[in-house]
Amino acid sequence: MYSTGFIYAIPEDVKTYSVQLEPPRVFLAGICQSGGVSRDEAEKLTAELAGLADTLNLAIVGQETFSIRERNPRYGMGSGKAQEVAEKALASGAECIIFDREISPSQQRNWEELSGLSVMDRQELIIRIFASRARTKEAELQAELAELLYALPRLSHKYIDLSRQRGGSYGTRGAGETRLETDRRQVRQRVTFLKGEIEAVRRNRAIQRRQREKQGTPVCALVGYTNAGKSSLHRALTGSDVFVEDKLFATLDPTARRVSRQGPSGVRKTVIFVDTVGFIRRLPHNLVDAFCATLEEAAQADLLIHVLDAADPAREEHCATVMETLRVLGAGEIPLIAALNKADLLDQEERTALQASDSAVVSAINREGLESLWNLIEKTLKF
Ligand SMILES: Nc1nc2c(ncn2[C@@H]2O[C@H](COP(=O)(O)OP(=O)(O)OP(=O)(O)O)[C@@H](O)[C@H]2O)c(=O)[nH]1
Ligand SMILES: [Mg+2]
Repeated sequence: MYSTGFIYAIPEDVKTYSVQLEPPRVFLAGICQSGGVSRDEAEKLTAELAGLADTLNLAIVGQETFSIRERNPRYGMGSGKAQEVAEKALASGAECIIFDREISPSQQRNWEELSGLSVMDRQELIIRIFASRARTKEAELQAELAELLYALPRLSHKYIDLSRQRGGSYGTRGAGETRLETDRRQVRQRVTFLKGEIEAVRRNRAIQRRQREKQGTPVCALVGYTNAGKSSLHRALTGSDVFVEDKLFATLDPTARRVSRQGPSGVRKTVIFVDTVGFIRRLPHNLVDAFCATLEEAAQADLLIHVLDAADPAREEHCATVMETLRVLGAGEIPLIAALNKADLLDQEERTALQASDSAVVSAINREGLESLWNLIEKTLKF
């Protein structure tokens, strides 16, 4: 079955009915392997996967990090281990297994055959979150493109409607080669259409950027891991009313706000603060490709403010992911300062340990440390 995002024409042999259903029951499977991710690291990733599932309000009925020895191409692990994972998932009463690692289209089919359940990976989950969170036309176009690019090699995968707790329509579909072929053509046409629309968005953004450049106003992009507090800090710095939520990927659109401030020298300085979409470990390539129009905003900034959740035990890993993603986006050379946010959750000793010349310790919620952040921005931009 397709997620609501990719139904274009429902064939006649498909029954569609609307019902109020319970949230889908999912089993989360983390993987660790000697020579690969350590057990500790794999458990952190599984916990993060639970956070992603929670963002979609899924019912997590089981969760386990499995140690595997071999990587057999059929399941990405030995068939005995695969059997064990499938049995545990079935025993938990799950309807869907979500793997923390990427699974290929053919592995996905093999897993679905083995377990009889819908099977997906972290990538698909993140893509679904983006699709469910997209509110503006631009974000919707990009999220739909990411969904389709992901779905194209996987049209026979058992899609499960993750949005059904909202009472969406729920359909079953007939399989068969002809259907798949038609779908593939329709999906490709739609992909071409979406790419064209996104290209128009990109052009439009480029024009806006050039206008800003002409005015000479420097642009500071707030970048960072999802849930670090970028939108909260954007709000604290600009007094704007951007959307803040304790869920992953609350922001999918770059929101730009101009702010003027009288500096210590008495001269009024103006900058534009741009809030951006958060990064995450193993961000699906399809999302990076599809969200290029949005992510470009960071790549074109004069200054990057890397917002970190200073109280998060996984801060170092998150920091490394953000730096790597920035490099991939071609933003590795832009001047960067750090805003160590959520300082209100730290004690004095921890705060002192964080002090560094290229960072400011702040609390977006208590509006603490904003002055030192401003001074750091002025110093770095030298304007
Ligand atoms: N204690 C504390 N919580 C904060 C602070 N700043 C943000 N938060 C909380 O952290 C959560 C995430 O904040 P957002 O501002 O939405 O984070 P974001 O980085 O924009 O997240 P995405 O848009 O999902 O990438 C919210 O629950 C905020 O209330 C802070 O300074 N202190
Ligand atoms: Mg945000």
